[in-house]
Amino acid sequence: MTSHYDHAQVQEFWQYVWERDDVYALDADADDPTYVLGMFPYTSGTLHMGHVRNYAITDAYSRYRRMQGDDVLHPMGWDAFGLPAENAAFERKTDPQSWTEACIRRMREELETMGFGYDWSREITTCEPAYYRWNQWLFKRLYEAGLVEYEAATVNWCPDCETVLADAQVAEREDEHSEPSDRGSGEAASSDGDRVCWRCETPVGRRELDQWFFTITDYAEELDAGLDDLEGWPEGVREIQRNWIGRQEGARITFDVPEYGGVGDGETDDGNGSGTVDVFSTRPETIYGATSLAVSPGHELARELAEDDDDVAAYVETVRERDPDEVGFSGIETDATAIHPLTGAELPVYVASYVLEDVGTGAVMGVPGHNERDHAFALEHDLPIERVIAPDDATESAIETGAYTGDGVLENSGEYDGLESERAGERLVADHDALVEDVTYRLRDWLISRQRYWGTPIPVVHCDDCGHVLVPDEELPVELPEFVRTTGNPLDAAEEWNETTCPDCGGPARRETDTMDTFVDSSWYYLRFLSPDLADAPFDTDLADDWMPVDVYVGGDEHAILHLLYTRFFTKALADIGLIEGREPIRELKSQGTVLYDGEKMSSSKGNVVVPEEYGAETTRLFVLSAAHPEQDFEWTANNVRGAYDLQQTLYRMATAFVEAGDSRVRRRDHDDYVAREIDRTIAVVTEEYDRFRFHRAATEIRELARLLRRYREYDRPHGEVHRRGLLTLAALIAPMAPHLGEELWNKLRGEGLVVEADWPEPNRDTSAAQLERGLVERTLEDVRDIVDVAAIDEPERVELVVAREWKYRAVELAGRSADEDAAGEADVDSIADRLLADETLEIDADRD
Ligand code: ANZ
Ligand code: ZN
Repeated sequence: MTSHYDHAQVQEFWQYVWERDDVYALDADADDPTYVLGMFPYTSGTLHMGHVRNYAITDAYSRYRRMQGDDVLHPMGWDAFGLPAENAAFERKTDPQSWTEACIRRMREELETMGFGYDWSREITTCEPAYYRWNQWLFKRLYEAGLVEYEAATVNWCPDCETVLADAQVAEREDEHSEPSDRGSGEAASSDGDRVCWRCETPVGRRELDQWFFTITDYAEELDAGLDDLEGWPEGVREIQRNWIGRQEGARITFDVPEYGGVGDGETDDGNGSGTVDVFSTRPETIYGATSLAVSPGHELARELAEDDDDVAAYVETVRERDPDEVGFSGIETDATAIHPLTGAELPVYVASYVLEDVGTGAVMGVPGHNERDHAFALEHDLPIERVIAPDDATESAIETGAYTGDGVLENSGEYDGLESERAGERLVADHDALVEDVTYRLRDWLISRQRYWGTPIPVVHCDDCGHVLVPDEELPVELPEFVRTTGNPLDAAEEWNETTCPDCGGPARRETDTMDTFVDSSWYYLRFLSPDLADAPFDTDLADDWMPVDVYVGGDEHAILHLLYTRFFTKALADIGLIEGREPIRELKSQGTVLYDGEKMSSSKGNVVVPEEYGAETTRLFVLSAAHPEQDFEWTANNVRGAYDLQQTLYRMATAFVEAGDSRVRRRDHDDYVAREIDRTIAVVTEEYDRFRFHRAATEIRELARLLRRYREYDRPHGEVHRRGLLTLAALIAPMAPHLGEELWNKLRGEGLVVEADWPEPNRDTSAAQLERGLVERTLEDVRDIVDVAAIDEPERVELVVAREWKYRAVELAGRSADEDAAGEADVDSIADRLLADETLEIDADRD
């Protein structure tokens, strides 16, 4: 039957034509293409609904921009390194390379089946030496710029994956997206027991290892301040980054510790080894309530004291091996004393596990009256608890049972008594040299070392004489050796690969066996897409200056901190190295909501994935785009999917019927004008909706125009040109979301050309008039009632029958909409609807509900 839309056949045909005509390749001399990017997929082996939604969004938007006349860069690639491939290889007796290649083949086929319009000539794969050599090259440039450190560190260790995890890869069991868990805030510290590996959910342990770091903390200030200007980013994502960076204002306070004798190398800026210990406090106004000083087990003072004191040494030893959660508020009093900078009082000095080595200065003044953790510690160790801030509202605060952490008026604070706390803090800092205004960040350096095979080898060799030496540029890439199956790090087992010579002295040396965190790969891949085949640099600097930043980036909000913070850091670092001009990589960010199925996230691990093939690519695309705003979650329901399918059939039948009926030239001016106006109005509105990524609303408008055109054909003898223009408009407007259908309609109606290359339709008349029309329709419930009444009076005279029907139809719908906001109006709506339904001449579309 000719009027049946055979989606499978249509899909295949147009995909063939697009490929044949290479329609998605970016024009080589494009000045400043619109860069539309979806977060490239991890090569897990299959596309899930989240991917489909993600890429349907970027695809619809890039098609829309293309029809608007832009050059569009819409590339795709593979985030191909990482532990799962290694695990899969281990389980399946294959190697990560073959496994990953198989995954890519399959996923690429799935993407092609969906009809996504990528410039495949720019495909990149991060596990290929041609890509990862640039990770190594960039590592070296960062190293030269002083942004790489090699340090012993206590690290998060996943015993199952046998690898180190960055802080951001440690998840909380209940809430994966919560704030950092080990940043020195009391509430978080107590939930440390739920720290699990983000990949395999095994509880995370601790280890001490020499590790490679990128010093992202050098950019803490800029990363934080820059968030304010990222107006194209969702506020939610910016807030998550803000919290993660954790900017804290306060004061650095210097305590004399006469026993502390100068082992420091003078390089540290925390006063170590000079007879003083600096602490960082967000509440300098509580200084008169300090009853102890505590340093972390990793603090220089702790190390020094441990040399002469076996008990301290033993304590430091145990806590460093254990999870901070286990050791709670343990601590050990030392022989040292600290002198209170204002009162001169001698305070006991502790080494305590709750003081974190890499937060602030790694030392605190204990103010148990006003800080929860200090309070818990004081109870455990019998330290005096003093109240130095009285609550404003004069409520009794029982300082013995809990800290008072609010603001108030100072007491027991010498000359500062009676001052309001915030003001007192400022005064104290101004009055005393020992207190200096300071800012700290919770952000930690980015630990990039992984003790795994399937990643970029870190381009370093270790030489007994020269220490660690960078592999010269000419010797890059350091390629991975063949995969060996072993429980530890396969690179340690690759003896031949491992043994090398030192680039400096020519003596025997061993290769670094750590590989890079895969987030390094994704921190700059958007730059590689600009010049994917470039052989002598990671990317073309001139192109980067012209084409960056990415105009629209779409992906899941689980990447709010890891990936999206690292890309920002990389861009800034590359700018400082002189490789690019811009300092932010992404202008507009869209974080897409979740696809739910029976209220749960649709995912392969939950076994509720709906495979796109089941309904055909077009239905799936149309459904995921029309179901909800991109940033909202939505439920996958068979009913709604059916609606997307039916819309295609309807449009196809309409075009077929039009072509078969031939051209009728009967003029009915009023009706024709009305329909022409509606076409204009729809174009204006849909354009606006596409601009704002509101595909779901665009789809609704398209449906409405389709309905009107159907009525136009069924009840009138439509004017051929108006009718044809209406149908062509539908084809063009729906093409970004349903490109196969768009082509099919376009081809049927015009017989030539591709809609993908067509111009975006323009209203024939001034759109402000069209907008006016729209304004008229979108009135309040009161107005709607008037409109219906007028229509009813006019009807017997058969004036503008189509118009009257349309008004009524809109009135009912609009009334329904307003009723949502105004429940009181519901009865009115019902009565209007009843009257309209009773009118036998009124057509109610089958697909309206
Ligand atoms: C004294 C003080 C008095 C503090 C007071 C707070 C309240 P939060 O609490 O999350 O805002 N701190 C500083 N360095 C630390 C470290 N290395 N390990 C553990 N805790 C550390 O974080 C700020 C507070 O955390 C700082 O302010 C400090 O305690 C503590 F009534 O100093 B406060
Ligand atoms: Zn050497």
